[in-house]
Amino acid sequence: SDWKVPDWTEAEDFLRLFHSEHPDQPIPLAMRLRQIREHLEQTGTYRHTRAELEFGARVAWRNSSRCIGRLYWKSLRVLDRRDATTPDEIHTHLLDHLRQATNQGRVRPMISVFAPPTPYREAPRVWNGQLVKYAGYRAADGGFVGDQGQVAFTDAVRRLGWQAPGGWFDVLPLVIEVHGDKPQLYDVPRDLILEVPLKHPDHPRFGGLGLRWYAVPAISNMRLSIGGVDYPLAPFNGWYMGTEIGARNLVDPDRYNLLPLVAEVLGLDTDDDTLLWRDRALVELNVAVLHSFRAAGVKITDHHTESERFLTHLAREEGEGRMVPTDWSWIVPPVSGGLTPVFHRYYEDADLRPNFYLDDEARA
Ligand code: HEM
Ligand code: NRG
Repeated sequence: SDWKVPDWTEAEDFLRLFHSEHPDQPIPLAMRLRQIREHLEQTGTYRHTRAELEFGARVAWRNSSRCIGRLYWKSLRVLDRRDATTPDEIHTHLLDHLRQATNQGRVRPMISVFAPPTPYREAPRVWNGQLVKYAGYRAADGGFVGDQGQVAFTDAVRRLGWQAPGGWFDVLPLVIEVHGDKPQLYDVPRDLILEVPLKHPDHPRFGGLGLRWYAVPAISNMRLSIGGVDYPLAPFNGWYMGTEIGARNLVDPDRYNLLPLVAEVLGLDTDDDTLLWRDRALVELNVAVLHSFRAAGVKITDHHTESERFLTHLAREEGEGRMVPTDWSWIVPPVSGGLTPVFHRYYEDADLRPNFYLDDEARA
């Protein structure tokens, strides 16, 4: 079972934070705290009001020390899906999240919060790391087809009966599991998934590679922790920063590993590392990602703009008297680090709640 009694101190800290940042509440703090304590004693848990849930999710984003995109934390849209119980209902809500978040390319930061566990029922879960990801396969020649990072997950959904197309960009099905029942597979309708074909403004041959990426990164395997209550299923999304696709997903040796191919269409000599062919191919690939998303009318940002915004966020938050927990190694972009202002300083980091957690990581 995934249930634990919400920690009273965490509940109290959260409610105090909520009321200090939003003083005009219909229920006064002291009364709400008494109510929560009674619920904890009588039922072993308590239920957040909608306003608490919305604030909690926004602050969880604000406290995510690895996220460079936090400037807009106050405008996160929060969908309260705590009443959904069946896989079919959850599936419908996940598709609705994708539809609203995609918004025809004008991507909106959103989160859908599903039920927390109770003493009697485990929380629903989605096995997927993101609502949209591409499958990966081990090829007969020992190489890989598709996203090498998804080979294990792809094998798992094949064992559940998924008919794998075996292509380079096959969108994986959703795997939804509710309290110990057999996990259910759902295909995501093609017309719900906005994708961008990648082309390069100056190199026509680049388009011939047939590369593409999806519009909305929607992380679905992080646990949202608010006031001692865990929400294991709370998928969230913003928009992409170009480097996530152009410097990591398509480039890492254990993902698509495409630099040699890109270098070839650019006509670069790949025999000598000191000619910096990888670096040159990397920059052109990132140019192609930003160019293609813009041409398709899909919201994306570059690492220069997003770094500037992050420092604006930092100054604004510090002006409000709040520290901004920040992990340098995640905030500095994976290309041209030293060209961005976020590189040239250090930050304080801290594990503030509410927050998002990956359960493989030890920090409870
Ligand atoms: C991580 C950008 C919205 C929560 C990241 C990373 C980037 C990023 C570049 C590092 C990812 C990596 O290296 O794999 C953005 C941008 C957004 C945005 C441009 C546009 C609005 C959001 C939202 C949330 C969020 C809406 C939650 C409500 C997080 C978290 C991480 C993260 C928890 C760490 C993920 C991990 O540990 O694997 N973000 N983000 N971000 N972001 Fe954001
Ligand atoms: N690097 C991952 C996504 C991680 C989160 N990035 C965001 N989050 N932009 C990838 O798929 O490349 N977000 O909520 O917008």
